[in-house]
Amino acid sequence: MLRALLSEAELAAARDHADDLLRGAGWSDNDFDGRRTRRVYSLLNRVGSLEPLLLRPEVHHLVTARLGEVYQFGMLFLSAVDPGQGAQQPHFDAGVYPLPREVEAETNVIWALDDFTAGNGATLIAPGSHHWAAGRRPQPQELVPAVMPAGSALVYSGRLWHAAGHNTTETTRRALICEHVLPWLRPADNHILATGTDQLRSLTSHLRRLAGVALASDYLGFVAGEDPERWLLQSS
Ligand SMILES: O=C(O)CCC(=O)C(=O)O
Repeated sequence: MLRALLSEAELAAARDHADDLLRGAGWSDNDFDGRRTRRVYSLLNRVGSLEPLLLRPEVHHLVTARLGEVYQFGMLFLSAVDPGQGAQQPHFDAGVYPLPREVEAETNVIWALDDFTAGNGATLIAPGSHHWAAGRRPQPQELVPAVMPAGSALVYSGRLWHAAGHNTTETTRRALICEHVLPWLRPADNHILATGTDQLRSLTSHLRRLAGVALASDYLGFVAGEDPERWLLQSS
């Protein structure tokens, strides 16, 4: 956990922008996302003041150490857990990929935009569970709340069992959740389609690479035989 990483100004700007985006979002229509939870996916075409969180060097240092130099965003979303939302079903994010448990396919981060407390739905984590064998699931007593002040980042393996907690308070718990996945996997969210080529050109090259506009290797991820970054900038 990287505690209180954001400055007051960065946190305030991130919260304001998050609120602008969340204002238009209704509660999710399924139990997993949460029927008292508002989510905004596919953020890259309206990233605004959340951009510094997506590019934070301390986070990327940890991600690079696990995934290597080239990786891409998986899911990228705001989650507002409103009062009364029950705890989410425990899961591990890399469970979407049919890979052996030993493979570190994702390294993810949950940014706390509010203080995460045991009462307001702080993410519940099963410490050490990223080393568990396939098939083992956490017992309720193995899940502990990741209590942290607003502006902190919980960086965790995609193999870690976790869940959003139960919000028993009167206030919303906001988070920005960014998954980072190996470059040869299909990302959960199709950022290239959601962002569109015009908007991709206006992003920084770092964000573009994280959106998936990068060769994973010489023969993986090209466009018309060309490096996608070069192709994108030449085709404007
Ligand atoms: O909001 C949280 O604390 C975690 C949400 C989560 O893990 C998910 O939806 O995949």
